[in-house]
Amino acid sequence: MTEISLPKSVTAAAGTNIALVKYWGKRDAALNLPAAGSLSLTLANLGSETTVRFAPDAGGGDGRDCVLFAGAPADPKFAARVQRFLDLVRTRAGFRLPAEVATTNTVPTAAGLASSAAGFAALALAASRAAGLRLSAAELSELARRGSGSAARSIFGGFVEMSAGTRADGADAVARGLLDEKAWDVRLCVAITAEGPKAIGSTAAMERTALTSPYYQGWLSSVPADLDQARAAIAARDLAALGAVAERSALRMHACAMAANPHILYWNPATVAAMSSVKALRTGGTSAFFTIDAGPHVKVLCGAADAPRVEAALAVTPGVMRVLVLAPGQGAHIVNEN
Ligand code: 2P0
Repeated sequence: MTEISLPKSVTAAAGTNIALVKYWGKRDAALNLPAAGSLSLTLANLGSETTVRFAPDAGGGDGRDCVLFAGAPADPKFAARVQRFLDLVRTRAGFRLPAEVATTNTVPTAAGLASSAAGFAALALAASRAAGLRLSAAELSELARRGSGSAARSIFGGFVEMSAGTRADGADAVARGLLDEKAWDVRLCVAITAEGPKAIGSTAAMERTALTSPYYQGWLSSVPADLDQARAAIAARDLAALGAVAERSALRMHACAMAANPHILYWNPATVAAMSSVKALRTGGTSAFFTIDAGPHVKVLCGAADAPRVEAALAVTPGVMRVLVLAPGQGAHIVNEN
């Protein structure tokens, strides 16, 4: 048997990301290939940190993986998802050693924004390095995508585009950086409008949408033009153009999901009120634009100088519980390796 020399443990961190052109629908569920491209902004101070160690005695020596979340054993569903992901890494590295995985989220307490994007991006980097692999950014993005489609984007910082790709094996369904986190000083103000888990998870919701929404084909055919316009707006640092695409993409995604059977409605009254506040800000001359993910919170894109005004307007919107102001952040990176 060949002796494998591995790092003792590797810790990696990644920020979550918010899509400005949304991902909603898959072309292959097994490989987790998106049916269309998407485009996002990776955020600072809202992410995940994961430590991974592969060793014969990892996890107590019974040969099974040990998965901790916030210092306690992870719930079995999450642990099983992590284990399946680790199997991909083990297959690639050519060994079957068990792993210890410890994940913490740097999400402000009870923000209601728990995200698989940062988690699987950090895990892809930490686990591949801990397994002795040195993957390129594109390879890491492809690996992260197997954990969660949006995680492929969090490998990169700042503005990021994810390709749907055309290959059956998914090697071209990867993200790439468009503009790093320091290149454009924007903010994302997040209006928290509810506590607790969302009504229906993204994976199940997008599958139901693809199967039952009469608008699904229309949604998919609208994405390429939105990507072209968003890319051009980012290159030109044109916030109003980017914001217009972001609002349109979010509303089309939600319209498509609402038309599923049974319907999928993520909004609450405060979601709609916050959208109105953003429109009122614009009427008053502040350049601010909303987007909404698979949940009731409203995320508002604006310039850094306008963030205090946007934050104040959202904070007094009926039903908004609190507001987070987030800056662009870096992609997945190594925090510690020994
Ligand atoms: C996005 N969302 O583009 C869209 C908009 C939510 C709403 O990516 O099934 O958790 O793991 O690939 O990545 C959430 O989808 O789904 C998502 P899977 P994921 O950000």
